[in-house]
Amino acid sequence: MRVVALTGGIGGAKLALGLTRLLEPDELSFVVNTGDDFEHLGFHISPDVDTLTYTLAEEANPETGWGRRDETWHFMEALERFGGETWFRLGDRDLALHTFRRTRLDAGATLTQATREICGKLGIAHDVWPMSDDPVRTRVRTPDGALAFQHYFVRDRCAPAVTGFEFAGVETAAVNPELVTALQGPVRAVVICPSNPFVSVDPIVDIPGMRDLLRGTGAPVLAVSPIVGGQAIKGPTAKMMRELAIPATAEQVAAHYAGLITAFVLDERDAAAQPAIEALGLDTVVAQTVMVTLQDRVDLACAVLDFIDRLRADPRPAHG
Ligand code: FO1
Repeated sequence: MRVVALTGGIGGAKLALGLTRLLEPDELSFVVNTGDDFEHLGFHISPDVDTLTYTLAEEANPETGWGRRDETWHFMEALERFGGETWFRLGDRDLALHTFRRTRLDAGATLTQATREICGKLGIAHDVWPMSDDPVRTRVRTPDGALAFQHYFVRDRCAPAVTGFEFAGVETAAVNPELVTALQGPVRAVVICPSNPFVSVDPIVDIPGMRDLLRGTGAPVLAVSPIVGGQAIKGPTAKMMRELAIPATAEQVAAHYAGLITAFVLDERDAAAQPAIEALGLDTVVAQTVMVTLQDRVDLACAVLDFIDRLRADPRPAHG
């Protein structure tokens, strides 16, 4: 029986690593947001896929969370002398991955195939499936117009106020066929990792048919809150919520997933919100969701799996 985990960038990858310590490759697969992808300097950049890949390979940069550890930046320095674009930093070792992916995509490989090959070379045994092989590109609406996601996130450091989001191409994107096949087999649970609901998870679940596929498994669908005590552990989730006039609370994250999830994992600091979240028709568990050490990641993964076992042993008749 397989756990299918949906993940975006750095926060999601932390729980993902914890889950790989407890579940074998035939018990756990990852579905990754590709709304952050873009073409840059001739490369296909797939930041969330790469963050997960480097994290699972234990080669992620511990300071940034993205990119590789032990990185050097000679290419960026040389590019700067030519007046090239250096706002998005590609390290020398990271360039090797990007050159490999470019070559494979140019030879006709799908993003899924290229990702599988990269994972194989980095020694990752679990499936890492881009949410779709079709391009979906997140755009962030601001009062001054829509911005391509990486322009908003990296170039402009999330400074512009957010008024909404667009996922260009999502209407015609097909769910990753490997995921479709996996969901036809026995599914233990669907886990939404603590990623940004608006720009990491929504692009995945807005692919036509995705929500029905996930709910159609009949397995628990649970989300782990990326908001703790009114703050995002990482990234602009809380800032986005405030700008969208949504209180930055775990309860609002749970409400955002209404109709998709059946259960919710909230942090100890938000325990007071548990009754309100249960009033949404969700099963809940309170856990330590802030992951600093590797042991924190494994402990949260363990708490999530225990919760799943309890949900499966005592399913409630109807949710959301
Ligand atoms: N994030 C940054 O804040 N600055 C960067 O220069 C940067 C480069 C980069 C290169 C490759 C890659 O796979 C990711 C990179 N990221 C960078 C992270 C990434 O763009 C964001 O964290 C995600 O898109 C949000 O999940």
